[in-house]
Amino acid sequence: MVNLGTYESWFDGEPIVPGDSLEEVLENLESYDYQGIQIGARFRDLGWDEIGRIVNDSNIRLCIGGGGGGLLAADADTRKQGVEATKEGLRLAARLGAIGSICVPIRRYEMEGTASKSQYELHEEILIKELKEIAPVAESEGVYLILEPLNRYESQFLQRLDQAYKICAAVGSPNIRFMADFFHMNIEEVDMGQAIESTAEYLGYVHLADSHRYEPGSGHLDFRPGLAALKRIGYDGFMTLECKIMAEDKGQALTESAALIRRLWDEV
Ligand code: LER
Ligand code: MN
Repeated sequence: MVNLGTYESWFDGEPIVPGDSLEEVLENLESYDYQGIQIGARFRDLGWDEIGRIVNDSNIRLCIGGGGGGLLAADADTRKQGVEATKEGLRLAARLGAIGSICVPIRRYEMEGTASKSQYELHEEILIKELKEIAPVAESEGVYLILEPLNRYESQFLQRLDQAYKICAAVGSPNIRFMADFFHMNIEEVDMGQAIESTAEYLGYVHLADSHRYEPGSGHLDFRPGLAALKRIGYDGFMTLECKIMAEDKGQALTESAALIRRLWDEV
């Protein structure tokens, strides 16, 4: 069973899934053969509780909810607030019936200058300590905190799966995981399949996009090695499209991308 999700809109609010209301978007998603949704900027004003109510009233699963931030801020008080906000985000994710929250520990624009090795190690050390404190909340709420490695243009810290795996292994909680985002992996990994297979234990979520971050099938990324690895490790979680739509007819493009991913999954 392949569980597919998609963002409903981009980070700037540009619609991805056709529909004037969240209800309509959910109905459309079901007809395009998707089972999950991630909320972008377009419907955020509804507030998480209303979003949760509407999504849980449909046949579509809300994949991700909540979120924290500031875990690697320069200032200790901000980091402490970040830990509390992350715990609160996980409680919210649980209340909404989501898989968990995504955590990008620090983004490129939040860091000054070039990351030195010692700074990387310091960040690793701080993050492991914070995640050990957050882990019991994720465990008791039954949700994942999902670390996300980003490509070099967005992050000087976590960029590859093995870096996130190292942190998860040091924390040692089944609820502190990381995600494989095919867009970032296509830039950073030597071998996408090998990256997934060697870190399988803590893989908790997947983002899909083609080479140029438009819908799968519209670019030149070979999805097969990554999908084959996911299949081999028995991954049965969501694979969520995080991409804009290049085609004129967004509904048709989403339908075709879902069909492509399912076909490739069967073939590999
Ligand atoms: C950003 O590039 C990304 O992949 C998101 O999932 C995290 O905000
Ligand atoms: Mn992503």
